[in-house]
Amino acid sequence: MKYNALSLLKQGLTGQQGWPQAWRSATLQPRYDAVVIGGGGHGLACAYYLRKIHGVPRVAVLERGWLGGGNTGRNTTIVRSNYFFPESAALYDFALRQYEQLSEALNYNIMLSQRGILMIAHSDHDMELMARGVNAMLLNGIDVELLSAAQVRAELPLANASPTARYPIHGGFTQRRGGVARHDAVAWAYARAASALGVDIVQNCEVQDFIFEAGRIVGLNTSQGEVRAGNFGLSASGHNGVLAGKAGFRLPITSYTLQAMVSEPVKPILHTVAMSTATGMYVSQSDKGELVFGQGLDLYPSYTQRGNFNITQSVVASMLEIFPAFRGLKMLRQWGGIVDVPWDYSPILGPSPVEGLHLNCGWGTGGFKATPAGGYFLAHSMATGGHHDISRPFDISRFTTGALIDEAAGAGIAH
Ligand code: FAD
Ligand code: PYC
Repeated sequence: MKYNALSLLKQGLTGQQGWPQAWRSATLQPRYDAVVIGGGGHGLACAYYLRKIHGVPRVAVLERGWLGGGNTGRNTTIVRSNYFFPESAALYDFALRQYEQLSEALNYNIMLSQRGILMIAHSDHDMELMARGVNAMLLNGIDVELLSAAQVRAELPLANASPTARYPIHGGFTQRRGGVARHDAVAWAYARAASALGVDIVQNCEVQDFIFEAGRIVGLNTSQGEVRAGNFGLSASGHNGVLAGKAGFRLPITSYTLQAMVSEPVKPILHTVAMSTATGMYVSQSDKGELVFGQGLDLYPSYTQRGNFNITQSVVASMLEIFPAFRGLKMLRQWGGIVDVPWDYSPILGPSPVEGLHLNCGWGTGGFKATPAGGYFLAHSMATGGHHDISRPFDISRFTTGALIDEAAGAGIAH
């Protein structure tokens, strides 16, 4: 359907009666070729790529709540690919390159804003580590630049530049292709595109158990009945560990709550995403003008989506140490999401130890930026039974071979 200004106004004034649904709400069918568990950005992207690239005929996404109601709708929307190890750089930059053409590919404005991300160094020690990191990232082909203290001060005029500040500014580095994208739009864009290709998106459908035959997963028991399929993809973020347990194996991950918060909206005052290494605090300004900020994990394994007040206090305190000018702002909202953090802080991708089930797990605190990649590589694994070259190092076997990819620092926030 085509709209012009007048027809849009008419829709707005008439309760949007003629507004077409972005995606079809499907009823669960008894059998599919492929079923994806979890209707976040990753699960929806996987379903889209299963149809679009691999031509898998009958695909369903099962979501226990509403689409994007998990971490996809709870994150702080930062995208970047400034990771340390070559394997991670390849993975996250693949995602960033997909993001750069996603609005066009899906014909949906995901509001990608490449305003840059800027990591602040608060000591000479931070600066030395950043210089090493930047050199490694440049070797990996990532567009990062080391910045002097004066350059950081020019980019962040509201940051406390006093040499006696608790967190003084010694310099930093930036990735100019980093920035933010609208999180809901990413989920909705993939949902609409997947639905248009015939994918069944089934909401309010909780996966409760797995059905095995001859050692292979052949079906699921769900809150809407039984469903069978040739292949299954696990993409349930904070609940991946619980579901893996039901499938009979243990994932090397721990689920924690990660909080974030927003202030009331103000005029444009922050034109890049600022991240502080020493405190883990990060802040950006949304297109509506709110300051969106957060810090580290609530380090108590948990399945609550709230977070604890002491962490909330510490996030606010860190932000005000670095940006004292924000002290007069009112807080609008605070929330939490359940993140699945692997023991080396890198995702776990590809075939699982159980036949018929494929993994897209362990994105922890940093998987929004990887949404197109998580979906793409899960679809690859489900359709071909094996790895893409980029996802291979992230196989679960690394926890037995010892070839870990420790990106604790690359996660960008405190762990
Ligand atoms: P989700 O969006 O959580 O989707 C998984 C879905 O599975 C959920 O909708 C859930 O309801 C569903 N599900 C669970 N159990 C079942 C079941 N039994 N049956 C059916 N469905 C089920 N990442 C970044 O890159 N940048 C950031 O700035 C950033 N900030 C963050 C800030 C916060 C506060 C949080 C919590 C996370 C942040 N992240 C960030 C991490 C990022 O949000 C996640 O890694 C990413 O969104 C995961 O996407 P997903 O599609 O895998 O998971
Ligand atoms: O991965 O960039 C990130 C991030 C920022 C805040 C939470 N995760």
